[in-house]
Amino acid sequence: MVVHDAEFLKSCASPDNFPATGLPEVAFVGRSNVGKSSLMNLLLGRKQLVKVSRTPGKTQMINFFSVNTHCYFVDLPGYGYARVPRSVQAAWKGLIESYLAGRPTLRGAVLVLDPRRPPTELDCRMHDWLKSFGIPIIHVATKSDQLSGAQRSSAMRSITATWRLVEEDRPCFVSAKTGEGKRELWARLDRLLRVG
Ligand SMILES: Nc1nc2c(ncn2[C@@H]2O[C@H](COP(=O)(O)OP(=O)(O)OP(=O)(O)O)[C@@H](O)[C@H]2O)c(=O)[nH]1
Ligand SMILES: [Mg+2]
Repeated sequence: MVVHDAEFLKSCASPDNFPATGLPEVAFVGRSNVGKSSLMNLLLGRKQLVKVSRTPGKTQMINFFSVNTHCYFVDLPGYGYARVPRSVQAAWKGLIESYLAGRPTLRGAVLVLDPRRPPTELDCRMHDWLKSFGIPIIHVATKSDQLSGAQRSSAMRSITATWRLVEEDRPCFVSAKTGEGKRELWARLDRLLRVG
């Protein structure tokens, strides 16, 4: 997709506020600070549409962005930030669960992974969660500009083995800094947004 228009629609802290758009959407999920928001900015060709921060755990709400008035990108709050209080973690779980369970227009999720370490237990839980809702997953290994060749091969092996991914579902290596992987990821997103 060539993005000619991308706009912030709204931030939601509770399911009653989720917009009734009727258009297909893709959610971006992953550990806190892994690079979800930066990845979305890369795909949308905008520097600061989605807020990027050095402090993990900044995005606590679900943020909706319209793309070409044709589909929506949804930025979900990151998981696994240790300093978030239990009450906030519980609210996070409730909010995400209502979203994943009650969104018929959700065509798939981009699971953003840190390729410098093997998938964490929380990544695996998120993966199982998405699967249990029948949501197709695109695996993205982000910050690829920071990887050596050996680290890249090792990340490819560990992500592929963790979820026994078949050839066409192998992780897409992307860098928000250099733009690597942007075309490949868009090609996968286009396929996801078209089906159904
Ligand atoms: N080198 C490099 N740094 C990146 C890349 N993507 C993100 N970052 C940096 O990683 C940090 C976190 O990026 P965000 O995009 O805010 O991460 P997030 O997953 O949205 O974080 P939360 O909203 O807190 O869950 C920022 O300092 C970014 O500049 C990348 O591809 N390469
Ligand atoms: Mg973010």
